[in-house]
Amino acid sequence: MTDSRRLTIQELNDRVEAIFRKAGLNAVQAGAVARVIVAGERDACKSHGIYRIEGALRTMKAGKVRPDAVPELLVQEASAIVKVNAKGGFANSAFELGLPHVIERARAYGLAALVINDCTHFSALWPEVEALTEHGLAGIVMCPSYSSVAPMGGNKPLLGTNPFAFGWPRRDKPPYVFDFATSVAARGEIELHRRAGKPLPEGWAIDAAGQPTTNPDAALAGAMLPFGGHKGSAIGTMIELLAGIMIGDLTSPEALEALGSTTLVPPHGELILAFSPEKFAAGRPGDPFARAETLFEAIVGQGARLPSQRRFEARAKSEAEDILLTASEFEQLDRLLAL
Ligand code: NDP
Ligand code: PYC
Repeated sequence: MTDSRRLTIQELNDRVEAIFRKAGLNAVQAGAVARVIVAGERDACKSHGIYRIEGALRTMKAGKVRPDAVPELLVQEASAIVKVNAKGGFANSAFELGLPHVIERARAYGLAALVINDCTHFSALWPEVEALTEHGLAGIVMCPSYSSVAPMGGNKPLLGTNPFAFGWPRRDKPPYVFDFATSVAARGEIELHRRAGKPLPEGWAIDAAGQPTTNPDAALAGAMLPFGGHKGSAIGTMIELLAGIMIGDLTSPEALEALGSTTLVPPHGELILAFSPEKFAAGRPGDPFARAETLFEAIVGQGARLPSQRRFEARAKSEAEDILLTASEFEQLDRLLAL
């Protein structure tokens, strides 16, 4: 057993990218996939950090994602909708391809959408809303997943853990960003509890018989619960409608059917909405960014913290002190590199 060790962000990025290149993923996808996984590790978002590598590799090995896919951009003149077809590859390089175009359209029209179709998706969404806020835009990102969440009042997996993220740009400060599963927790959290031999908090899941459980194995065999009861259930359903059916892509039940397993990464689409606060607020009193600061100050003034603050602190620590990996995480990377 080697000791825990620190790697610079760049060193970790190089390693993760090399693992995917060695496994046969083309350069455009491997670069984008490595960036999002390393961002997760850097920001202490373990449920979507290096732990995700094995699932992505399994999905490649099962032939459920196209390692040679090159995303294709479809932009129509005078439309606020930018489409990228991921051609069966991972979503991340499709997002990178569409990003400058959705930014340009949101600036021109005030709002624009980036639709990603035919992708395989495993990542956190905050890197994508942050990419919009870096350009002074507010953003909403959402996607289905595969059936693993029972609707409120139901007892079997139907909805996905359907992540939902929002970002608001702030001058000279990190953006306001939240990003969460519409289940009580991301499915990755259940898997991390299982690996650590830890029980789940009450209220996260039901077993295959529909009874509440704190056992991660029973939860994985049963269903997760939506956050906030009927509210999370409805928001999860909205995501199926907007980021599945409306964009002509798979819903979570359809993704599970296509995949045939919950151990692989699901195929579906993704919807990214970008807004220009200046354009929306034009002609109205007050600067929207200054007014937002007043709101944030009032929140923090009550002793509350803003979402993503923990993440930004973790990022600053990783940038200053590099990323600390446990001995077993290090061995996992070495093992995957040697495959
Ligand atoms: P969490 O419950 O860990 O966190 C959700 C958000 O709430 C974060 O922005 C977090 O900020 C913020 N937050 C947490 N505690 C507080 C607090 N006390 N006060 C203010 N804000 C707070 O997220 P989930 O487990 O639900 O999701 C984790 C990740 O999983 C997400 O990034 C999501 O995109 C991803 N995911 C991806 C899926 C996919 O299909 N691709 C499916 C489901 C989830 P902070 O980080 O600073 O704590
Ligand atoms: O953590 O729920 C999750 C998840 C599903 C797909 C990617 N992440």
